[in-house]
Amino acid sequence: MTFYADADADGYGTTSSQCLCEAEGTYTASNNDDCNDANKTANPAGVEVRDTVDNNCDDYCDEGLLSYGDLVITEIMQDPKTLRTARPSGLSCTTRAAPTFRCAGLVILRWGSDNHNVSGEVFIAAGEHALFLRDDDTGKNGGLTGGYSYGSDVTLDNYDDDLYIEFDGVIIDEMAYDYSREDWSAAMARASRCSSTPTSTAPLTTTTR
Ligand SMILES: [Ca+2]
Ligand SMILES: [Ca+2]
Ligand SMILES: [Ca+2]
Ligand SMILES: [Ca+2]
Repeated sequence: MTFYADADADGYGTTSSQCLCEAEGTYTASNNDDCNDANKTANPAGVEVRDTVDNNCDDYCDEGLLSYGDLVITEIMQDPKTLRTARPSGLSCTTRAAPTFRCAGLVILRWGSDNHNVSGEVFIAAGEHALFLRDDDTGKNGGLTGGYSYGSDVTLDNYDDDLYIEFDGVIIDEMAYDYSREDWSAAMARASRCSSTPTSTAPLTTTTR
């Protein structure tokens, strides 16, 4: 009989198996359906809670539990004239309160056109910022490092545009900007949910696991 390894003893095993007459050691499960064998509360029968973990093994984390404002766009690099790239080069996001925001599955989108599904394991703890860059080449992004690159999937306009971030079909934040001022503060002024204090000189950090 095939037994599957179940290290967290939640009754759901991994793909590691042995053919045994009876359960032995960690080889106790009759299935290989566990998506996280290091977490007893994460399995196909689990209940999703806001903890950055996929608790019910559907490949989504914290689905249905995120709402508008859980992640906030704080900056956008609008029309970077000193850079070789002719397009806005990045944006910064932050959370305002615990728990940590897990960005895998987050969609960065230009309304009605471009979009990018964040696939990396980017975590943003309360009060931290994450930097999302169009280009991770420091020669093209103003020397910024440590950010997540969304590449050419999203090409914002230098003059004006509408930027959204969405998770599980729910808009988390949005920002509209125009050319009324020739720096990112124009975007700050028009953002629906920005902090009142510009953060362009603050250290931007991205926490990845
Ligand atoms: Ca298990
Ligand atoms: Ca488990
Ligand atoms: Ca889930
Ligand atoms: Ca969760």
